[in-house]
Amino acid sequence: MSTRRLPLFALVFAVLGLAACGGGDEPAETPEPTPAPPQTAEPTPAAPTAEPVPAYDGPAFEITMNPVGEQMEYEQKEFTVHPGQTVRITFQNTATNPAMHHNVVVLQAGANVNAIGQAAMGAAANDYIPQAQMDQIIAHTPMSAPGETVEVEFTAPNVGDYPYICTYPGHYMTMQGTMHVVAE
Ligand SMILES: [Cu+2]
Repeated sequence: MSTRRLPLFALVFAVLGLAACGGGDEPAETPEPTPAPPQTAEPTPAAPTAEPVPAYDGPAFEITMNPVGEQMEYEQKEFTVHPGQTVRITFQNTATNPAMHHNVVVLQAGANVNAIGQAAMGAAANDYIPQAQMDQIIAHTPMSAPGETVEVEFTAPNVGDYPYICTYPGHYMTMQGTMHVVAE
């Protein structure tokens, strides 16, 4: 009896083993088949801007930013504004290396920085702004070549921490900062 079951058991085991080997490239974090594409799937932000932004009657906040030398890094890694305040970012690309193109892209709180940074690599035709992720982008400057100055103006959203990144290919990993929005 057991001598007849053993081969069958072994066969099932072998098939399972083969199946496991077949998907060896991917980590086994998705046991169920998930046909939905991972990056263009509908984003599910925690509704950070659901509440209306209150009016702000103070002066605009202005900041001039620049890269650290020839590095993929902002000199200004954070700044603080108030909800409803006008924010004007001037980015001076003080780099001289012709490869050091930069921009400043302000993202929603909790935005998927990696997904946006990676999607941007395929968005050369759109100045490295990924259209599929526009709902996670609050504002952005144009891309700047070394020696150029670019700027953007927008209204600060509600209280929260909002990342900003450079979307030139590969830069987002180190070229990041945080816009803090705090109550008055
Ligand atoms: Cu950059």
